[in-house]
Amino acid sequence: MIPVSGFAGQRVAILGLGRSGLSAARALRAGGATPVCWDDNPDARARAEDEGFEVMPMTRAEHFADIATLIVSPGIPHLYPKPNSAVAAALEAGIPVDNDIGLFFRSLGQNGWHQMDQPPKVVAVTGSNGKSTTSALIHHVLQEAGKEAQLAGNIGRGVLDIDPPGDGGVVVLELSSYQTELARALTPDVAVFTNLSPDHLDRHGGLGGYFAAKRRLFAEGGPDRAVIGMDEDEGRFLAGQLSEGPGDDRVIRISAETKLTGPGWSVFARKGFLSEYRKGRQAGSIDLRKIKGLPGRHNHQNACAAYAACRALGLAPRVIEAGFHSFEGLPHRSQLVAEQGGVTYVNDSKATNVDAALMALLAFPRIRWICGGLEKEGGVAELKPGLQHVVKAYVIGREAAAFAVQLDGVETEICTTMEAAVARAMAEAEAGETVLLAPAAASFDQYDNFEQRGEDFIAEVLTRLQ
Ligand code: UMA
Repeated sequence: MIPVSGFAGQRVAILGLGRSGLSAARALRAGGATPVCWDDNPDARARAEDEGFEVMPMTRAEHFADIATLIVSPGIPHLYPKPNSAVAAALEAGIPVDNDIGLFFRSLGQNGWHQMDQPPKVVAVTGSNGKSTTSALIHHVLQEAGKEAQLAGNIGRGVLDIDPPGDGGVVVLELSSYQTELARALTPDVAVFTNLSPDHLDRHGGLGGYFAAKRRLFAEGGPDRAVIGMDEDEGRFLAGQLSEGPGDDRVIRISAETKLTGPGWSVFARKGFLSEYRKGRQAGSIDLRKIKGLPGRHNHQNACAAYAACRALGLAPRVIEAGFHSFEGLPHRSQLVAEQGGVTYVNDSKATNVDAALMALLAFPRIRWICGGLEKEGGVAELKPGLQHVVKAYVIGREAAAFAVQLDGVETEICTTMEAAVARAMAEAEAGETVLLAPAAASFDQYDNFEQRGEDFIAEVLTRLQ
């Protein structure tokens, strides 16, 4: 744990007692503060009381009379579509609002750092898609290279839960827009922006707000190195804003489609090959086609981002390549479930939006596609280029029929349940095809989360293969 510094003897309010809230409460207590907690769910409040934390309602400005700051969990709206009533009350009382990420950056530096050869570094990864895989890949490569590395953030571990890093240690953080928007301190050594596509628009008041939230990671005086995906306008704009000119190698430009061979520092993937250029000359290359854990263009983009971050940390190309080869991928993201009779089964339940699903469709040539669920704003028109790879779609979800009518020119079958979809897809699949779960929709109409949906897919596949 990283004890939170700067609040000893003060009362700090914590809103939301899930993973990030509880770990913030423990870390604040370890730093000498008195956490005062609230969660709208009575079970969560009871769990906090069991740990000895004080619980207090926070609906009125008076509740914040003796509170130093309010720490808010990422899933709780602080601005759009409407601030949570506790956040509104804190703002009315003039109390600073922060989150566990802000506390982490303020508290990471320790007295013993001056005796270290290499004080710890933080790599922070944000973007719409690929940030979990990119973060996990950086972490994996560092560990395989024998470095001390820890992984936390949106990937599922509260950032304050990590152990204080040692000499030469690296902390890899996956940060969502919810987290970057609110943190009052954001000072990574290396920051990565993978890509941008519409997501969480209700929480950010539109695409501009969403981009602005992610951009905070690169604010003035920000990272020593910024790794920026150049495949959208937003990334190109951000890289332009951060660099002094084309040769400024504080920005490492990456692309999964464009050859970037300018005078600066760049990493790009084309036709399955990753290339690194520095000052107009090739400085490294990797044949990505041989790497099983990173299939498809979207994973090649993740590979470029992870490669650039690891190079910025001083690893050699050959060391990074060895780490890529032993990377098995993350559960629910291009996860290879089984191969039998020439048919491959892939779980990409994390493809909760259209952009992620399109990447999955483009990664395999002949697909029996299980899709549908709770549709996000904007419809599914953007999937069009990937639909050429689909042999047939098996649609799940409560609104399966409405989802299916949008899949113009594709043979579809309304299955509604995962059980029916997997049964039908497996019965019809032929050698050379991939049965792919990549829903292009959220899971909440039928499941608690995308993980549960992916587990259901895996269980249905494996039962039938036995
Ligand atoms: N709660 C309230 N009032 C509300 C809403 C929620 O009291 O109006 C309470 C809930 O009862 C619950 C707690 O808040 O007890 C949950 O807080 P949370 O939703 O912020 O969840 P945590 O468990 O703290 O997990 C958070 C991240 N969750 C979200 O961003 C929604 C986790 O990312 C992250 O792994 C974790 O912190 C550790 O950093 C998950 C996620 O879904 C994976 N992220 C989104 C995504 O990837 O798309 C952004």
